[in-house]
Amino acid sequence: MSTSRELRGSIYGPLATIAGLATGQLVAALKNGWHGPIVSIGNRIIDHVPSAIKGFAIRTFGVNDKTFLVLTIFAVVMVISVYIGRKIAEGKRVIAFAIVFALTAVGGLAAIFDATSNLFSLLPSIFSGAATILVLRWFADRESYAYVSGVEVSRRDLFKAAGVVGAASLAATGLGRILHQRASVAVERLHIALPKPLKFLAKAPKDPARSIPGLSPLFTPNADFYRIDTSLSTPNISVDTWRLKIDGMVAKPLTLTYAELTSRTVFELDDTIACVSNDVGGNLVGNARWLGIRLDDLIREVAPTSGADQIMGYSSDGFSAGFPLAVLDGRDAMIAIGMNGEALPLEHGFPARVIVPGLYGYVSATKWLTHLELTRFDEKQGYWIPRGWSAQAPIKTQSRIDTPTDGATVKSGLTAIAGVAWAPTRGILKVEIQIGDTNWREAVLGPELANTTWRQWWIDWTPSSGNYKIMVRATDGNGDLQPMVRTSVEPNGAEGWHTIFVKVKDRP
Ligand SMILES: Nc1nc2c(c(=O)[nH]1)N[C@H]1C(S)=C(S)[C@@H](COP(=O)(O)O)O[C@H]1N2
Ligand SMILES: [Mo]
Repeated sequence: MSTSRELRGSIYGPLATIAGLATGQLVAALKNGWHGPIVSIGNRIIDHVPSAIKGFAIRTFGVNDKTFLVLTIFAVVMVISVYIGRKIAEGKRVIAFAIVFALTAVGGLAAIFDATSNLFSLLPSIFSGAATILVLRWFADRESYAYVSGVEVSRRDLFKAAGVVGAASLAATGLGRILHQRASVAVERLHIALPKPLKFLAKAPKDPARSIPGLSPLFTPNADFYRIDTSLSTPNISVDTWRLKIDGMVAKPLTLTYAELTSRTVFELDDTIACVSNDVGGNLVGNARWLGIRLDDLIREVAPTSGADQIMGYSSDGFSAGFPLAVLDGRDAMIAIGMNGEALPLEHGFPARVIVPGLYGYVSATKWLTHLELTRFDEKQGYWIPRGWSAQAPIKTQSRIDTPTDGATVKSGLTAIAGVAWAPTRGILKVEIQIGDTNWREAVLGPELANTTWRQWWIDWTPSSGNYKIMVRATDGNGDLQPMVRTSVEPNGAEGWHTIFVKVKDRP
């Protein structure tokens, strides 16, 4: 079916403009404080409108006065865009582009005159204008082609074009929203003042890693901390809307806001967390000083009913992890809100997660925690259990050689073999090294923060040139030697002694 030029123009204009605005939204989302052209214009109007009118707007539209303003500006822009589109359909590109340029300039100027802005604040408007013009040009080219070839632009063609531009705009807007939400939660997180514990843990001792290159630091910096989760994009949860619900087999279910949770007594915990998928020698393990609220206190408060034997944590993104109620045996399980002196990083579960010393992450450490449910193991399973992993998963004793690395070539003469070993909550009693088939040598152990944390270890080594096999094994606080036989990570964590091969040369 054929279409009239006016109709086509009236569709081209708004479509191109919406695509432009969506692009502006996306660019604006890249930096906090940047706004698209419409919001920028709205902000300038709010700044300059006489207070009488402002009062009227607030009285009439209530808290929605700003939304109303933005919608009004959008409507005006849409009307202008119909005119622009018609010019395109008439083949008068220059006029159409000039109007877009003028609108872009208004948006850009509005953005620049923001008190906190600089020249870069122009970018969202510039991208809006540029995208609008690109889409208009595409429409204009289709029109000229139709004109020259004498083939009419059918309704189907028009629908298709509208579909493509509409879908692209929607995608850009969606992505922009996610980025914006992320940026605003990131800013919110920076402004969180963490509560103080009654008693701070002792300041960390001098870190041996400072004098042994390649050795893992005593505390893993948040930026280097391993990250494992099932979510495609990190949930961005504002503490304003976050709630923690504790229910299930309890006498007194409880719902807490972030403020209510964090006004409770908090304590610090040095704890090494590990992933069950950490293979022998792997780095899916890290040590942090966590700040949080005692889980046993909270659970006592909701009064579990008899028969409940599992605490299931659920996250905002559909993950779940369950562990025995019986592990609340005084081992300092917590709802963590802080990590190494900062609010939990977004990637590590902001605003709150579970930390249970001694259990692998997949059965305990729910990030972006929103719900705790008292249940029974024979009734509910956490996310990974039906996927073949054990329901019960205490962290196995592991030891790792950090330096030298497997396959490395090192210079002959004095060097160090060093690494970490962990067995939360049993602690590490002894670490031994075997080089080639010489006797096992006991390594020097680094500071012990707690029996929940890893221990650094090292030995001096003065090799002459040659090829060497080096093995490490740890003994936990119960006196149990970690098993020698290599097993796979499935279903409840790898076993085996980390073994590396290095080449020593007089001059590497
Ligand atoms: N919401 C959520 N929490 C989660 C997971 C997840 O996939 N989603 N993975 C768990 C697993 S398997 C591990 S090992 C730890 C890892 O925590 P990290 O990413 O802070 O190191 O988080 C646990 N908590
Ligand atoms: Mo994990």
